[in-house]
Amino acid sequence: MRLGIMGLPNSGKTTLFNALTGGNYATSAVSSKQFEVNTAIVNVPDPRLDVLEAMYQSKKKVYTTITFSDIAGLDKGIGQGGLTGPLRNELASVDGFVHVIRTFRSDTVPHPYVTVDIQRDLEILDGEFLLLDLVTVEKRLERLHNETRIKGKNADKALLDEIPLLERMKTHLEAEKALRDLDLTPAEIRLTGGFGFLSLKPVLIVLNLGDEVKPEDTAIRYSYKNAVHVGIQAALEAELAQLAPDDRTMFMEEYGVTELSADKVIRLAYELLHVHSFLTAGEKEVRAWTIPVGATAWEAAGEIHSDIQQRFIRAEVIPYDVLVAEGSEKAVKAIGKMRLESKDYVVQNGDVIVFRHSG
Ligand SMILES: Nc1nc2c(ncn2[C@@H]2O[C@H](COP(=O)(O)OP(=O)(O)O)[C@@H](O)[C@H]2O)c(=O)[nH]1
Ligand SMILES: [Mg+2]
Repeated sequence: MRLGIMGLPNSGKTTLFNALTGGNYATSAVSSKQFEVNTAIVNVPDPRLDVLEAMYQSKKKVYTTITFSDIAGLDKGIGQGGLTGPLRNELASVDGFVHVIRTFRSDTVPHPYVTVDIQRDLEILDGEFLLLDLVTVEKRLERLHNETRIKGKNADKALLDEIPLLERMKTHLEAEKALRDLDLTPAEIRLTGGFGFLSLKPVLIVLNLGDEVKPEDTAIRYSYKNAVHVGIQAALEAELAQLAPDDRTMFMEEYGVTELSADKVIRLAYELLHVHSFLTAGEKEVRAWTIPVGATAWEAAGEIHSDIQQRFIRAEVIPYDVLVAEGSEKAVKAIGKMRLESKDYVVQNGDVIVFRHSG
């Protein structure tokens, strides 16, 4: 799973990226409009793994990961005529966005539009994304209409099936609404999956708070679905991320920080992207795996290895809470609380699973 951190120049994207990843990338008071990407993979915190590690005396503990990409180069005007090249690919390939909005005031860090205005800034890049999606839709429609004109009755039926959906998207975008508001069916989402529509992706809006937080700094309006917002002191958190764990705890207490932003952002991203984790545990390793909410045991097996999926016999499932309550796998089995599930069992968050397979 990969999240793209985007926002206007000097909103604090790289600062937030450092806070989330413990990185130490150069932040700058000079506004950069150059396309540039920093990428880092971070572990998804999961205290359940510590408990299982102790229970199974495991040799290894493997977290599931999330990738953050800090994408610089977006500003007013990028939607004009569409985007091509690496910036476009980068934006199209992420699973969701973290949209950084600047609320902090500073004499030394210029704001590209001079004043701090969170509503305006949100709408600038939102508007560009709508425009980029509209360009994509229009180009595709033009191609499809050409196909009909040239080939007539021999036109590819599968392609023509796209037309009503694309027309619906076009009307929606022209009304300046994000595609994430359209209630698309899974089939429709599959149909449009290849286009990387930007306004279709879930978005976590991060208000980058300064040291002094005023309520009016965080009053933001957006009406679309699949989005949430959260306030984060990115600069402070980037410093916290550089500290040794003990010092960090001390500072967190001092500043009244109860949850690190990195943890909060990941937690919100999991909810927003509708994913969760199942667990595997043994002497060799304990491990967490990310799957979409609603994924079946068969799909979960495929997350581990295609061989396990192809040779799937059954899943032996113990919910994490049951395992902890009983104290061991053996105890759970003894009272018959281990469940045998088939391919189409819908995996629950925290299921501890052993996949039985042939061969
Ligand atoms: N005063 C203040 N400065 C900040 C804050 N967050 C980021 N900065 C500074 O703003 C400048 C731009 O930040 P950066 O992360 O490079 O922005 P980007 O262009 O969006 O990547 C840097 O000099 C940061 O140190 C903040 O909350 N308060
Ligand atoms: Mg930057």
